[in-house]
Amino acid sequence: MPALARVLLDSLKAHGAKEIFGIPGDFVLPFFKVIEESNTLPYFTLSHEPAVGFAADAAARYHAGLGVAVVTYGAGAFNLVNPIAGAYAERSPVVVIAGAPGARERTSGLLLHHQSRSIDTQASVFREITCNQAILTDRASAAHDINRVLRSARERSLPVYIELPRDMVGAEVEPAPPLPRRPVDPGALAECGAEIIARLAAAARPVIIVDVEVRRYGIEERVAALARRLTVPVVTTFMGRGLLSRAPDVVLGTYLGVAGDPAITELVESSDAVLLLGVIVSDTNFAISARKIDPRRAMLAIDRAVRISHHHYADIPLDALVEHLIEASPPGAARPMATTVPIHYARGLARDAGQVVPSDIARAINDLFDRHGPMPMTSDMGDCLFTAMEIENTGLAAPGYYAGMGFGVPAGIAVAAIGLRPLVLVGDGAFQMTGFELGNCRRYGLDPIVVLFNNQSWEMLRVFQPESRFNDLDDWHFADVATSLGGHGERVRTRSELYDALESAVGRRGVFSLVEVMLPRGVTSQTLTRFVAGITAARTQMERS
Ligand code: TPW
Ligand code: MG
Repeated sequence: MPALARVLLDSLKAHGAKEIFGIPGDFVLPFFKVIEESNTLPYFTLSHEPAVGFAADAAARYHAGLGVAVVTYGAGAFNLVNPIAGAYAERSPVVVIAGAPGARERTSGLLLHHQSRSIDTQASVFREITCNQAILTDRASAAHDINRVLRSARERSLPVYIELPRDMVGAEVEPAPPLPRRPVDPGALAECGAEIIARLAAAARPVIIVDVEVRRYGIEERVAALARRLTVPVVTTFMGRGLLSRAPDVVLGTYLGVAGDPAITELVESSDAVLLLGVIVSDTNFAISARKIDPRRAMLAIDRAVRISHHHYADIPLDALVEHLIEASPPGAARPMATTVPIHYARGLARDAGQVVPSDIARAINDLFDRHGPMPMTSDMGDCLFTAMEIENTGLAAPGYYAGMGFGVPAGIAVAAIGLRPLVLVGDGAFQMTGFELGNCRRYGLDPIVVLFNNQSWEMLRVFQPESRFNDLDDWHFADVATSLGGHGERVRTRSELYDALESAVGRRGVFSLVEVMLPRGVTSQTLTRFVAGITAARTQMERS
């Protein structure tokens, strides 16, 4: 009979895991040994567990498989709580594998190192932020438990938790076949699909809004095909920015309410049938709407269910729904594709001695993409993410809903680890949290390009509370530490320096490039400026009513 660790690794691979991120510790050393020696999946160790979680999350987002984070008991696993909470919020299927005390240690009567309140405290914490869990203490059911949990991660596109007691790593376990996909009720699917098609056909100005589940289930191409068949235009949410970037014929841009392109805002807010595919109905996605989307004209598919107007279809998977809609909808439906003026992303940054402001970075990157082709991006929370909305619609992973800091750099490392070359956008505050992870690039030959927005400030907070001095940060001279971390760093202040630094970064392969852009405090991107004005107006309105 096969050893448990092998069964776990094979099962991860079979369910779509492509690599492992982790940090070892004594409770997980035996499993790490098998990870290394079995060669089942490539592995990358980082420096601090939050980065491990962000990296696993970003890898899952980019390759639409499973992300895997392997950590030790307690001190390691508790460090993963925030990134996994974020992955849950943003529906990213990360598998947490936490080492744990062995069966005999559990009953020894001694308190064990890394233990918090009780042996099970860790599992209880993760139960809150994962959709399924397994504690692999039973040889007879372990293989089945692994399959059960991994199927949930794929089906629900949410994180899961596997606890691996260290004395079980080599245990011989009963093999178990993978579980079949849960069936879909064809009657429910047909009825739901017919209703959506009828509502779209009857509408004068239908629109499709897409968000992250579309990427999680790997159906961007299929959604584009649906939009073409129905001749209905597509916009992304803020969180869904970057989706369908390979289908510029159907995707018009990103809906940002009062902060966004007025033509797209008008299209969405005046629409009489809105099909929301995989959309997280969150404040960052919709609080900036001047007019709320009327539930009676909304059709929302998320979390394996569909809500149309005021009624509900349970258990309709998004991919099955989209396939059904493609098959069942009449080709070339009633209308020509809505003609909206395509968004113009600013280009042509002057190569002069002028001081760079945030929107100049978007311009410089658009120019760079014109010269060298688009790059996949990751972004942290901060003005850099709003600036990303001014950059051409290219692949993007960012915490647009959960809005936690620290994601950008580790996510970029993950994108590089899966074989793409990313452009990372990050603020100085966020870089202080996880920027040192760049020191792991050299070992693996990774060469992300990091654009650091250094305004010496928690600027996103300052915009809401300008009077507070605690938002002033010190000048850490980040570019200077790049060399000791094994990369290349350059500090730029002017537009011509920015052009030159980006251009040489593209040509520099094999090491990371850190372009530290010095920005004035108190100046934000055009998008953030409009977003703040919109949020402030909405808050004032809410307080009045
Ligand atoms: C883990 C709260 C949201 S935005 C922000 C903070 C502290 C400032 C970001 O500063 P940065 O970018 O990176 O320099 P910028 O453009 O604003 O200057 N802790 C976590 N997550 C969040 N979101 C916060 C605190 C916050
Ligand atoms: Mg800052």
